[in-house]
Amino acid sequence: MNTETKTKLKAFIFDVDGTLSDTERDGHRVAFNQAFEEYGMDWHWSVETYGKLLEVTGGKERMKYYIDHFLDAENIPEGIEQKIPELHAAKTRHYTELLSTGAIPLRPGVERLINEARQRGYRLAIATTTTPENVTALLTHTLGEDSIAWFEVIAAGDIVPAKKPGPDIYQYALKEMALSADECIAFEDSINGIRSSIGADLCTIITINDYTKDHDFSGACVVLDQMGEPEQPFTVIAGDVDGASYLNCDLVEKLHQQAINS
Ligand code: XBP
Ligand code: MG
Repeated sequence: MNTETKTKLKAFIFDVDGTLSDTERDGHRVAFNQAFEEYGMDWHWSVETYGKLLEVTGGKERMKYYIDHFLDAENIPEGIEQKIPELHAAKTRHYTELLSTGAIPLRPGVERLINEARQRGYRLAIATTTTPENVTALLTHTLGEDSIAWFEVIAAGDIVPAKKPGPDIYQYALKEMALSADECIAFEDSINGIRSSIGADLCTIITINDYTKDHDFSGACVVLDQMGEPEQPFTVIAGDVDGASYLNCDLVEKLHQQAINS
């Protein structure tokens, strides 16, 4: 007797930073440094330091974490905590300007998978920690002006008080779409991301990047180095892809079904 249940996959929910695009090292980090410079501060976040700061999601939260954990008491500028929202607004301005130059492309396979998902009638959503303007800028400058409307829900930034690794942002997206977790699949790249998506009971596909390659992704339905393209195969780090060499909707459906029945 076949005891497998079939729950139909209805929606794809994407993280943004690190998943759709490699935005952290050459995007967010650069924009933070530009904001510090604009405000005449001597802070400069190197690639390595920024890797440590990524432990905390959210740009305002990251600055607070830097003050609390990376600076000696005598080096903390007076009144700096009150200045964080203003500094962060400057950072967002620099970041969106950087994106408008087309400097940060989508990762391999992302555009193809999104287009295929749309053709097949899947519903799309975003669940991210970053500021909403940043999502709009990334989508507009990579997929075009119209692409914002492809995503039924853009759950971003301070829309929920507890950012990732809390499950709140995914739960918010599910609620807005009126879907249950087993009708959706999440795409993530980091430990904070997967804690958030798994916390919301979502089957999660991981594509790693340089900052996240050593993270613990137990519980993921598959861990890949990238989504891949027909002529640019992915490398499977963990999980069973049934002989596939790039991520397409057929494989997403299979992984979802496997996860539902495990
Ligand atoms: C993204 C983040 C964000 C960005 C900066 O994490 O942690 O904080 O680095 O964005 P995730 P803001 O990919 O898990 O959503 O400065 O706009 O907060
Ligand atoms: Mg991410």
